[in-house]
Amino acid sequence: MTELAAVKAALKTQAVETPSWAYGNSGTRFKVFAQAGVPRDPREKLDDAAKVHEFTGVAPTVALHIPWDKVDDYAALAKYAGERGVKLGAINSNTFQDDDYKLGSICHPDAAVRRKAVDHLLECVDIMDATGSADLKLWFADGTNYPGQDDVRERQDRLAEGLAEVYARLGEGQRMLLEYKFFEPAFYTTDVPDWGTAYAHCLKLGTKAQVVVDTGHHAPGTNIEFIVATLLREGKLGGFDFNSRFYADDDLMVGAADPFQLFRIMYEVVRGGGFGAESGVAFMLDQCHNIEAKIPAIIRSVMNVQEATAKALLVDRGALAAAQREGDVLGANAVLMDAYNTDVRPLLREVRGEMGLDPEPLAAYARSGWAEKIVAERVGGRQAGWGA
Ligand code: PSV
Ligand code: MN
Ligand code: MN
Repeated sequence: MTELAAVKAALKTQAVETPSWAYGNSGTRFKVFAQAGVPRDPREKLDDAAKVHEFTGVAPTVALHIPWDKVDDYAALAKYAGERGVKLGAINSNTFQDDDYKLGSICHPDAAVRRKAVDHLLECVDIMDATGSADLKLWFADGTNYPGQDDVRERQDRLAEGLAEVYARLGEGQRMLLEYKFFEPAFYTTDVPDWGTAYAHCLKLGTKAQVVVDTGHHAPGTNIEFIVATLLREGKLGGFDFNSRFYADDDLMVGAADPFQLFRIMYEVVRGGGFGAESGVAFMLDQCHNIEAKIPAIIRSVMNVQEATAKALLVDRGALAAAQREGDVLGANAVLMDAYNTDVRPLLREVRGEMGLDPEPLAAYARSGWAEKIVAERVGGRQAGWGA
């Protein structure tokens, strides 16, 4: 195989998971701008996700959020997805929207609230059994707003205890992916604020516990690709929640704010053996499309991940290693920049053609009539979750 053929073959195996909540209405705490034609229930979200996969060819799974995607029969929902050519992916838990969680969930000072939170997580594993999902994705809003509000150290003990109970419930082939976020909604301390805290808990729990890197959850200036390289090296990178941030947890389209950062991350993924199904690294989107059309925005996001991946795969690793060995600082940097500055869109058009797809997913989607159909048929679409 030529090198280019190998790059193309790798790109054809790419899998980007789309989040059910990105298909629904969303907004800021100031206003949710409702869009016509958005899904009214989990099945309609899957219908839309199937369209993203149909036109990109690389978005075969859909993440659910419980209870936003609550249904009576999860096996039937999985079957429904399968009939549309997609599968259910990670199950995202929700321990942040009930009044009980004002002082936290799994770290709450009251054991009864902790019990409620852990029971919800256990229920999510039951759902995974029914859907065939492999990953339980955990993000905790837990934290404190004021110094002295709670015992920060004891909260870590509560966290460890709750996680251990859920970990013990995981079946064969199931994982727990722990997400960190440096602040918000808590403003003084957050119980899982950074990759180090997430890593320490996952390390203690065992091999089925891994860290999720949400690209929007870092302080400005954080070198995310270094975190990625480190976690991969330790066998603890479970996956990504991709999105873009300009300021805080903006949840904008991945690759929109800083495509160069996305390339640097994808380069470390490729370099560290994190690309490909056997690596176990899940590539998920975690975005909200507050003012832009949702399905095209998700297609665009998938394409942005593809473009960054293609550039990362094109890095001349041999030339880079040689320049690094020789201490050729500018030469090594030039190798990386050459790959980044390559226009990979013609290559991706070819890849899509070879996959039997239209080379231009956005134009093909626009021509398909799906957007008009859902506007006509779906009246009273739902909000993604927050407050739904
Ligand atoms: C909240 O910050 C958040 O955006 C986390 O990133 C989760 O992954 C997501 O919500 C869904 O719960
Ligand atoms: Mn996330
Ligand atoms: Mn987030």
